[in-house]
Amino acid sequence: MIDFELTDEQRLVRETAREFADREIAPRARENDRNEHFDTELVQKIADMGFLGAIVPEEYGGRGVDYRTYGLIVEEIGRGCSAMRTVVSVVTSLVCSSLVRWGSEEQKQEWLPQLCSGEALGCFGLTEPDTGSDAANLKTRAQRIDGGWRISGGKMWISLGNYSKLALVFAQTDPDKQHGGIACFLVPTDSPGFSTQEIHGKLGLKGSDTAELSLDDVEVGDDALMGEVGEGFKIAMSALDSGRYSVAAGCVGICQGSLDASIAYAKERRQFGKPIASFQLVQELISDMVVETDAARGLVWRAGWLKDTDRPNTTETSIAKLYATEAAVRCANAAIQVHGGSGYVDDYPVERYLRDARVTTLYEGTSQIQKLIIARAATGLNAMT
Ligand code: COS
Repeated sequence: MIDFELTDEQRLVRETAREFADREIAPRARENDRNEHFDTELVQKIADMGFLGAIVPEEYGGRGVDYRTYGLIVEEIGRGCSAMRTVVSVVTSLVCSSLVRWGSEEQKQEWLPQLCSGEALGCFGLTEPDTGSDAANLKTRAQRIDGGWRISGGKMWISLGNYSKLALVFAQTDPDKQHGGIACFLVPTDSPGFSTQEIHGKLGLKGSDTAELSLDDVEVGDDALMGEVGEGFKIAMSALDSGRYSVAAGCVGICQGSLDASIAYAKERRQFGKPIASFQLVQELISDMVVETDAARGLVWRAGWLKDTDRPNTTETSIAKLYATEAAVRCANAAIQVHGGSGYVDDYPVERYLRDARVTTLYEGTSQIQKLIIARAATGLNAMT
């Protein structure tokens, strides 16, 4: 039976994360957003708190917390700033969780302590210019050479790509085998032939780094292969099971932040001689936010509980991701409505919430892909083939 009661330790971690987000993250969010500044100093503070790789076992430098506790941390960081939440999600869920599950002992020992301490950042190279939702259809190729592999191709929309020391690169080894030919490589970004380019002009997440990666005959040794040849697609999908959970938890933070800001503003702002919070139409906006925040959080906690109890959770994670990301867009939009003209400028966090929320229904699987995953599980019929 799902138990929503938090343990004393979970309460403490949540309090610590909340206080940290209010003190360190939120006050820097606006300037970083305005200046499109990827705040590496703040990333290091997040790492120093143990919030990078928190789910990684302690023996590899993590905190060994469960998924529910991790979700609480991510929610608080997401409330503070989604650009920083993206760092936590990518490093912890996409990169570290893959290493924990699929990495060899040597690979874990080499990379996990660096990733958890913030000494190294990692990125996840799945998406390509021509390969988004149809993730198995990769153009990047890995060719066997003496003692290793030669990799060529390009990756697109890669968070943290310009700052990472490690890139997980998914490549096709044998196109005839389709998803059964995909392999995952741990590529050091200082490898000859590896280069990156910054992507600018984003609607939101302006304080987050986004890159295009180019691999031009990058050679890596056999020890760079993670898992077996042919397991790459499963590695990517299992990473996304963790990544989508993290995005969903961050979006609960956007919902909560939108609600908190709206209540505070509506009680202070007076029109027609009364605080606008006393008007029914404003109360409707606020009550919708309360319901959506509660529902999103409940779905995230359910997915976390399934993960912590080793139960299948892909569908429930997609449900949480779909609902929480769409709810974050709606809550942020409603929060701007409550704030009126003030919500349209960055004196308040709500316009940034909306711009930052918008990408969450796109990355780590669009809302449409989540719906197809959910409906495939419900009907037994696959709309994707
Ligand atoms: N964990 C582990 N393995 C998984 C898995 C998961 N969550 N989901 C699927 N697999 C395995 C399956 O078991 C299957 O293995 P076998 O070949 O041994 O049978 C294999 O992967 C293929 O699975 P499936 O048939 O579900 O693959 P599809 O091609 O139908 O997958 C979707 C289609 C749309 C689900 C997938 O391509 C997807 O998620 N696309 C979105 C990609 C995305 O999120 N991109 C964002 C990148 S990060 S910003």
